[in-house]
This record gives sequence, structure tokens and C-alpha cells, in this order.
Amino acid sequence: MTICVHGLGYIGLATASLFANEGTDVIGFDVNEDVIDRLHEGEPKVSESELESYIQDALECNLTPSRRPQPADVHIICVPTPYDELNDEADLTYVKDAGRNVANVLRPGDTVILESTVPPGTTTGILAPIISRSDLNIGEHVHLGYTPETVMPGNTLTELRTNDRIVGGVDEASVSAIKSLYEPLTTGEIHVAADPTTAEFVKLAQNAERNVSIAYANTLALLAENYGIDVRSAINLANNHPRVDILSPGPGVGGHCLPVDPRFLSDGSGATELIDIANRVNGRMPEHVIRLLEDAIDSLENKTVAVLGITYKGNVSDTRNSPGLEIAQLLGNVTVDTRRAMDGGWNEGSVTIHDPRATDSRLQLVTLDTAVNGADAVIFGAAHDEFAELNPADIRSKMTGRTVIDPVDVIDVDHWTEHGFDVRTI
Ligand code: SAJ
Repeated sequence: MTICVHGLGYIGLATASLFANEGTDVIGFDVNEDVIDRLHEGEPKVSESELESYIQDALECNLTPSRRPQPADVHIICVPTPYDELNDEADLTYVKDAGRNVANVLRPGDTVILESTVPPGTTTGILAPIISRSDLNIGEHVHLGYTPETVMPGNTLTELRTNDRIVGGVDEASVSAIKSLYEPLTTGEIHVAADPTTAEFVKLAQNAERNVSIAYANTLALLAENYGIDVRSAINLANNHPRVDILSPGPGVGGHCLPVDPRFLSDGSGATELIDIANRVNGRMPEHVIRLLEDAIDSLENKTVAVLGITYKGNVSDTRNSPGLEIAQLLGNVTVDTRRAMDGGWNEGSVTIHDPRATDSRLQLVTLDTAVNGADAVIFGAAHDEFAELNPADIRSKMTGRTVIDPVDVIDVDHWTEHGFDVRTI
């Protein structure tokens, strides 16, 4: 059997490697020739070291990078689906392109699987018409289905092998073809959805639920501040109830999934009200972090603030929709397009940014020493392990001020307070 994976982002590459390392011949196709060149050189660009060597193993055995889509028994589509802000809808350009590429090499008996996150109805309403031909009927000659990826960035390899999977096929033959493909690769269960549209809906429902739950935690955080209560200890206590599991508040919800995917659910009926409110609640958290800073240092005028951590969460390198980066932008002189609309900034003081993991070359990152040297305040924007290990005495000897804002709960507040810091948390 041969598999052709279309789209070698972090999911496509990990999926291709999974099949290849388990002994299947895999062709990895991507329209970005740099990606293919790097793979030919054995240098995948991924931030998780375990995943990187796993991909390298795959390249040494059964994974062949290709600049062109190839005929294969199974086509797995893992292309990006960004949000088109202008038209207020999912941008399915890459899915359609991938569908056309598949159609060009499709043969009777082949299986086509869509893994990208898409609005409900995409597999049957958009992909199926693109790949079907007069001599190739979907269902009759070709298996087609949707199975979403659900891995957590930062823990990709483990979740790829252990997460349950949802499979939605256009007919029973498609379901069993897709099930038999993934079954040997995962220790999780494979659940069959009624159809591809249900499977698409389930993926969006999962991410929307997390987004709404975080908005609830952030709402509690704002309320707890007003009551003078430590929200994290209150949430820990609340979670002792057998049916309560509140998530953690933070500086906002970043990444390319939670702030984006729930919007794919919108059908124009207004039924997404709760989801829309959650987006607004989470979207206001970076400003709240700035308010915490202002409370601590009175005025931002002529102050220097070091933002430590500008990836969208701890221990990843991805800066898309990052709350930490938005905080830096709100503070002043950081200019980079994060695909989130900004209405100007405070621009009164200056801000330095440091991140041990971010790889975005457009950002003017500085070393930790440069960031904190002479800083009036430090804000932690992402909970990297490196920050949990910082020595407060060392940081204190370099800073001018004593203010630390830790909305990501990464430092030991008591320890830093003992070293003379005024630590503010969410
Ligand atoms: N966050 C909080 N509080 C929390 C948890 C997260 O503020 O309690 C913030 C994070 O700091 C980050 C954002 O939310 O800014 C998103 O992080 P995340 O770790 O919750 O999720 P992602 O975006 O890295 O991955 C999600 C996962 N979805 C679910 O858990 C339902 C992952 O399993 C999906 O595969 C991924 O989206 C995706 O690709 O869709």
C-alpha cells in the first residue's frame, strides 16, 4: 500500500511519519518547495525534538518527499484552513487545491481522507464534487471520509499514537477502509460518526468547548479580582466536585485553533452567540494584563517593560495569535502582523521581547539579559519551562523596577516575593 499525504505542516508531517515508521510507503507532497527541500536534506522544521527525530527516522525509511502529488492507494489531506476575515468565512482554497491534485491522480479503489479542520459539510459538499469524475463515483469507485486530527501541539507524537479518533465516511465501505488504516496506529479507540459532516462538527465542537470553558475561567478571574480572591485556588477547590472541571484563566487564547475554529461553526443563524461572547471575553484578556501592570506601576510613561514569552502558549515555538505578543504590541514598539486586529497601542514607554522558543524571524527578539536589563517591569506571556527555572535574585540584580506580572502562572510567586518582587497574577 502507498499513502500520499497532501500538506506537510506539523500534522501532515507527523501523520506521514507515523505511517512510514510503521512500514507503509508514504509520499509526502507539499506545494511549498522549501519544505520539500528541507526534508530532502533531512532537516524538518519542527519545534518538538522527539518529533523531529521521528520524522528523520521516517525519511530514512519509507517517507519520500515529493514536489508533485503522486498516485497512491490512500490520499490524506492535511492542508491549512485559515479564516478569511474579509468575507467572514473559512478559507477553503487549500482544501480545494488539494482536492484537484488528488483528482488528477485518483484511481478506482483509492481512499481519500480529509483531516484539515473545516466547516461542517465540506467533505461531502466541496471535496466530493472536486474529486468525483464521470468514471469515478464517490462511494462506488472511491472511498471518502473525514477524520480530524486532535493532537495537542507540544505533545504531538504521544497524542498522535494514543488519542481516540472520529471517522465519518460517505458510506460503510469508506468507514471500514479508513478504520482499518488508523486502527493499527493508535492505542485510542476509533469512533464512527454518522457521516463526514458529523465528524467535522465534532472537531469544531471540541475546540469551541475548550474556548468557551477558558472564557468562563477568565470571567471567574475578573470576578475573583474584584472580590480580592485568588482565582486559581478557588478553581482548584471548585474542581473537587465530581462534575466540575474548570480550566485555567490566562492572558488570552492564542494559537491557530481555539480562537479560529469555533468561528467555522457559524451558519449565520445567530446560534453561535455563546461562542462569540467567549471569543470577546478571551480577546480582552491582553488588555486586562496591561491594566494589572498599570495598577502596579501607576504610569507606563517612560517605563521599560520586558515581555518574556511571546509564543501562543508555553513550550511551543508558534507565535500565531499569541496573547504575549499582543501584550507587547499593546505596550508599544513591537511591529509584526499576528493576524489579530490592533487598535493602536499605549506607545508611552518601550518594550523588549525575549522568548527562548519562538522562531519567527520577523520578531526582534533579544536575549534574556538584554530584555531585563534596566527593565521597570517584567510580564510573562507564555509558561515556558525555562521561565519556571529563572533565578529571581539574578533577575532582580539586572532590573530597575520590582514589578512582575505573571498571568500564565509560571513562577513561584512566594519565592519571587521573598526576593523583593511585587508579583501580580490573574
Ligand atoms: N489556555 C488557557 N487556559 C487553559 C488552557 C489553555 O488560557 O486552561 C490557552 C493557552 O495558553 C493557549 C490557548 O488557550 O493560548 C490554546 O491552547 P490549548 O493548549 O488549549 O490548545 P491548542 O490550540 O494548542 O490545541 C487545541 C487542542 N484542542 C483541544 O484540546 C480541544 C488540540 O487537541 C487540537 O488538536 C488543536 O487545538 C487543533 O489542532 O485543533
